[in-house]
Amino acid sequence: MGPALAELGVGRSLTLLTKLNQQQGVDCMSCAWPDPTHRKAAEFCENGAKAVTWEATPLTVPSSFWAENSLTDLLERDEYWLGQQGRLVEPVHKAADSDHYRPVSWEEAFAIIGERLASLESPDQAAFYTSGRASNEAAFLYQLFVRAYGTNNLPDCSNMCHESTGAALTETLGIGKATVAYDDFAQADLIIVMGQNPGTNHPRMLTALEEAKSNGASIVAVNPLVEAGLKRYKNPQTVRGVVGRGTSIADQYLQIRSGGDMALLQALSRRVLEAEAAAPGSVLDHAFLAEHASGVEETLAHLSAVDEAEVLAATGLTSQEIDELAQRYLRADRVIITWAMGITQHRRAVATIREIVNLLLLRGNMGKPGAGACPVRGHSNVQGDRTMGVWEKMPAWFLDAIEREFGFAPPREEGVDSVHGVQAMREGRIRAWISLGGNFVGAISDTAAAEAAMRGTALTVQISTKLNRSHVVTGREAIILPTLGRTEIDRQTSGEQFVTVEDTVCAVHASYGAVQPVDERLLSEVAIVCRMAEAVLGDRVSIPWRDFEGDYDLIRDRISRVVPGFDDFSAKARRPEGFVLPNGPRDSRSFATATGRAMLTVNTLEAVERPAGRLLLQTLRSHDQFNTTIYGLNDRYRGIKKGRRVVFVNPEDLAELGLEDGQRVDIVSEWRGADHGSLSDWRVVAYPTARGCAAAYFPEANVLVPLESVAEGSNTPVSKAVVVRLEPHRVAAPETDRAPEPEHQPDTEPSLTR
Ligand SMILES: Nc1nc2c(c(=O)[nH]1)N[C@H]1C(S)=C(S)[C@@H](COP(=O)(O)OP(=O)(O)OC[C@H]3O[C@@H](n4cnc5c(=O)[nH]c(N)nc54)[C@H](O)[C@@H]3O)O[C@H]1N2
Ligand SMILES: Nc1nc2c(c(=O)[nH]1)N[C@H]1C(S)=C(S)[C@@H](COP(=O)(O)OP(=O)(O)OC[C@H]3O[C@@H](n4cnc5c(=O)[nH]c(N)nc54)[C@H](O)[C@@H]3O)O[C@H]1N2
Ligand code: SF4
Ligand SMILES: [Mo]
Repeated sequence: MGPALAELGVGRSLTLLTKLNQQQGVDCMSCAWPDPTHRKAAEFCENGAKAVTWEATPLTVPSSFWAENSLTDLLERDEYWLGQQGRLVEPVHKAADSDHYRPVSWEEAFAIIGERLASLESPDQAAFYTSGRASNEAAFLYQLFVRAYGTNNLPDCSNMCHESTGAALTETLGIGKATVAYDDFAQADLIIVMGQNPGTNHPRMLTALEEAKSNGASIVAVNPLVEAGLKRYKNPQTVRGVVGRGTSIADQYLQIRSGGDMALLQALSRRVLEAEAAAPGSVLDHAFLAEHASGVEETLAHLSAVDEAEVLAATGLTSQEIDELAQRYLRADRVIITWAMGITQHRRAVATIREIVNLLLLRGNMGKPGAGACPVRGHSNVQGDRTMGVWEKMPAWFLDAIEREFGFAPPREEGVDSVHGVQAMREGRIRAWISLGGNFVGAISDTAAAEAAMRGTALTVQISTKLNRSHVVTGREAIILPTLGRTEIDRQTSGEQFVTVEDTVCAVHASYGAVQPVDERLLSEVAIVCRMAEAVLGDRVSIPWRDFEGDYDLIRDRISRVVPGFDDFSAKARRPEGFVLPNGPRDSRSFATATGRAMLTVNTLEAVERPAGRLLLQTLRSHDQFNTTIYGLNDRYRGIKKGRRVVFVNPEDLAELGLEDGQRVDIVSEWRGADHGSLSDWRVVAYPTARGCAAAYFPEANVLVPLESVAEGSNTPVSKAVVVRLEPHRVAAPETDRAPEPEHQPDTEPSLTR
C-alpha cells in the first residue's frame, strides 16, 4: 500500500483498496485473473495496487502544459515520464501545421472528428483500435458505431496477445476461451503452467496454485527463464507467507528452449500413446474420444511417429525430464494446462496450442471438474471486448444480429488487424487512426515502422487516461480525448452507472466507480463513444446514442438481444457474484467446430532456427510495468534495480560469445538475412535462461521485432523469438553522457539452467 498512500493520500487509498475486487466494488483494471468465489478483505495484489494508484492519482496535466511542451520536446521523453505527468483532463487538438496541442471544448473536438471522418473517400480509410481495458458497454457501442460508420477495421491489443489462442481453440474446440472455471483449479491433480510468468503478470493466480497444491495437485512450470514467482511464493495473506519461506510452487521446472513447446507437447502425447500400447484400453479416454472427438486416427498415427532426437534438439530438455512430466500426466485424472505470451507470440503458436488441445483430449481432460485448457488473458477486459464484437472478422451470425437489432447493414468484408493496420497506414490506405485506450505505437512490433506509418496519416485520435508515446507520435492532425477511469464514479442523467467486464474464465461482473472523478470535465468512455458516433454519423442511422449515454442499462438490454449468454443482462450483472457465460466444452462437452466434435489435429514440427553466434531474444515484462506503462525501474524478482536497459543471457552463451556479465553491448536484430533494428548500450546480465535464449524488456525492445515476423494463422507479432547478435558497445560519447547503469543483484533462488 506504500505507493498508494504516498500518491493518493489516506482517504482515496482506503476507499479504493478496500473496494478493489470486492462485490459492488471496483474491478481491478490490471490483469484478467478472476476473483475467487470467497473473497478476503484484501483481495488484490501488489501489481493491482500499482495499477489503481497509477490511474487514481490526483495529479492532473495542467492547461499550461500544452503551450509549455511542444511535440518535438515530448518526443524526447520516455514512457515513464509521460505517465508521471498525471491524468489528462481536457480535450486537446493539434492542428495540421502546429507543433503543439491546444485545449479545445468537447464540442469542437467531436466536430473536427465528425468532419474529418465524413470527408474520407471510404470508411475503410479509418481504423478503430481498442485496448483491453474498455468495459463491455463501451466496447459494444464502439464496435456498433464503427460498423454503422461502415468498416470492420477494428484492430485490438488481442491481435498482439492471445489471437493465436483464439484461432487454435475456436478451430479445435469451437470456442476461443478457457474451458475451466475458477473452482477447477482447486480440483486439479496436475497444473502445467506454460510460457507464463504469473508471479508478476497474474499475481493472484499464485494463490490459486498454492491452494491447488495444498489439495494435492502437482504443478509444473515450462519456461526458458527461471521465474522466481513460480519457484517460491510467499502468500502475503498468510502468516507463513509473511514470516516463513513461503511455498515452493513448481514441483518440476522444465527450462525449455524458446519455441520448443510444440515439440515437448508432441513428445508427451507420444509417451501417452506408448503407455496405451503397453496397457491397451487403460490410458486413453476411449469413451470420450469415441463420443466427442474427430481426427483421432490421423493424429494418433502422426503423434506416435514423433522423432525423439528432433524433440530433444528443439526443447533442449533431456528424455528423462520429459518422461517425468509424462508420468505426472499419466498419473493425473484431472489436468489443467495454462498459458500466456511465451506460447502465443511465436511463429508456430497456433499449432502449439493445437498440440495443447491434443494432449488434453487424449485423456479426456475437457469438460470435467479440475480439467481443461486455460489461456490466461492479459488486460482486465480484453476477453469481454471480443465477446462484444471488437474484432476485425466477427462471424456472420453476429453481424446478422446487429442488423436485426439496429436496422442497418454492417459491412461484411474482413477489416485490418494490428499488423495489417500498420501496413495499410504505411501504404496510405488508412488515413485516420482512432484508439479507444492503449498505446498502439508503443505496443506494436517494429517501433520505427509503426511510428513512420502513424506519422503518415491525416488524423489520429486517442481516448486515454494518461499520456503515452501514441499521443506524441501523431498524424498530421491529432486529438486527445481524456476519459474517466474505472476507479471513478460515473454519473449520468439516470444516476450513478456501473460497467461490466469478463475475466479469463468467462465470469462477467460489475465494476462500480469508488472515488470522485479527478476532474469534473471528464467524460466516461461510453459518453465519448456516443458523442463521437453522433458527430460522425448524424442521423444516418437511428441509434439512440443519447439514451445509451444516460443509462447504461439500455446498452445492456441491447447486448442481451445481440450476444448469446447475456439474457437478462442488467439484472444478472447486479448479482453480487455476477454470472458465468455458457461454454460448450466446459458445460456439456459440446463443440461447435466444423466437425461438431473436439478436433484432434496433425501439426508438423518445425524447429525455431538460430544461426551460429546468434541468440533468440524474447521481449517480456518486468515486475514494475503494465505493458507500455512503466511504474518504476526495478524488476524485483529478477534482481534488477534502477534500470531497464538490460539483456539477460545464459552464462555459457556469454562465455561462448566472448562477453561478460555487466558488459555494455549493442543488440542488433536480423531478419531475412539483413540487419533490422538495434539498441545501443544495453547491460548484459548473466542469468539462468535456457541456452541460446536471451531476454529484454518490452516495449524498449520492440524496435528489434520485424513487422513482417508474425505467427502463422493469427498474424501476431513474434515477440518471443527475435534473432539477435550482441556486439560489444564502443563508447563514442564521453562517460558522463551514458545512461545510468542498471544494477543486478544475483538472487540465490533462480538457479536451474545447465
Ligand atoms: N503487472 C503486470 N501484469 C500484467 C501485464 C503487465 O505488463 N504487468 N500485462 C498483461 C498482459 S496484456 C498480458 S498479455 C499478460 C502477459 O503475461 P505473461 O505471458 O506472463 O507475460 P510476459 O512477460 O510476456 O512473459 C512471458 C513468459 O513466457 C516465457 N517464455 C518466453 N518464451 C517462451 C517459450 O518459447 N516457451 C515457454 N514455455 N515460455 C516462454 C517467459 O520467460 C516469461 O516467463 O499479463 C497481463 N498482466
Ligand atoms: N515486444 C512486445 N510487444 C508487445 C508484447 C510483448 O510481450 N512484447 N505484448 C503485447 C500485448 S500482450 C499487448 S496486450 C499489447 C498492449 O497494447 P496496448 O493495450 O495498446 O497498450 P497498454 O500499454 O496496455 O496501454 C496503456 C495506455 O492505455 C491508456 N489507458 C489506461 N487505462 C485506460 C482506461 O481506463 N481507458 C482508456 N481509454 N485508456 C486507458 C493509458 O493512456 C495508457 O498509457 O502490447 C503487445 N506488444
Ligand atoms: S491478480 Fe490481476 S486482477 Fe487480481 S489484483 Fe492482481 S493485478 Fe489485479
Ligand atoms: Mo496482452
